[in-house]
Amino acid sequence: MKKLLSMTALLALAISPVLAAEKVLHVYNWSDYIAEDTIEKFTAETGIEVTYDVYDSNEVLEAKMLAGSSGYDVVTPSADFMNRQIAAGVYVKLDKSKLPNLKNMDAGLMKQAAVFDPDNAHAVVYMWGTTGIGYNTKAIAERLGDSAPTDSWDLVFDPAIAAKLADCGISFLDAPTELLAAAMNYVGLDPRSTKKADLEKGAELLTAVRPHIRYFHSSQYISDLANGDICVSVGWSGDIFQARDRAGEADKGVEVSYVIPKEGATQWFDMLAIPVDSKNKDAAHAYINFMMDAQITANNTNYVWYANANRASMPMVEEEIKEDPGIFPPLDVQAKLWSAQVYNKRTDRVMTRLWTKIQTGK
Ligand code: N2P
Repeated sequence: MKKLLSMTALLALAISPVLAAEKVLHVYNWSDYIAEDTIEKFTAETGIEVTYDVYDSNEVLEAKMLAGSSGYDVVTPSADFMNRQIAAGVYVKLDKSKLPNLKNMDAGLMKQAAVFDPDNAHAVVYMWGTTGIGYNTKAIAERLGDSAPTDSWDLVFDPAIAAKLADCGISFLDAPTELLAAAMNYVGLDPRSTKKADLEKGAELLTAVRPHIRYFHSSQYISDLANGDICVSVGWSGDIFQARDRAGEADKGVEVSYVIPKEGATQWFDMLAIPVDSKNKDAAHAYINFMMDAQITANNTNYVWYANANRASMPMVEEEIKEDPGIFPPLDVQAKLWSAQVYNKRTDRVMTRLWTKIQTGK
């Protein structure tokens, strides 16, 4: 039967350019965020071809979404950003009758995501994680000795300590909302504050450590950490684990660790959603449903080292991942996480202005 279907699909492709165009699904996802063979498997199962593009910033995705006619059928915004994008009318309501695999999802985690999207009407959780610190254990020990505060934001936010690590390289995510939240929390303010004065205090701290930061980038750090080209990154949980994995494979004696600092960290959810301008909404639903397959989700988590919200996948998730407190944090650590804040236009403008100043070091 499968053979027959794919023959029909092939014929359709050959005779009808319109049909052929409809058969291609345009997916826009974060970089380093899917197992190597997932897309191949999707095409084999559904006959739907995929063009797959990547980004490493919510701001970049948002600019495309708000401009309209993005050309994408499925995208993966973080829930906090998605909240205001939904308000702007950017995403369609999901047709849940086309998503039988919703039954696999963890009700508690979907409820957490529903804070940003009531009733999970527009999106399902793809992966979730934290924004913490990745570090090269040996490089840090060499520079700071046994007293290295590797369990704390001190490592990157205390200017005296950051100064000692500048030579081996510190990188920050180019993610203003996440860095400012961590900085505000560090100086004793509410990490979810939207007050201008608080954001400015966070920015002051980041400006103070700016001379010791080598770069701001949200994907380059994976290979740089793995190769020993930098030694500390404020980064996303799974990305740091991927760096650890790559370092192990390269076998250059680099050892990478990830920590959710004891002061706490941002917890975020990345969501699968369908832009209103999608020309292929049926295929988009098929894709989202496929991404909620228990085995497919487990394969993805086992490859990207991010936690998922798919309960049925858990028996297939590797023990090493399930048991890592940096990936699936235990309750006492969870209690210290804060959920990402949704910023309105006004606060967003304040942040953008502060962020430019921080990056240029002025
Ligand atoms: C994958 C990064 C996804 C996490 N490289 C950002 N929310």
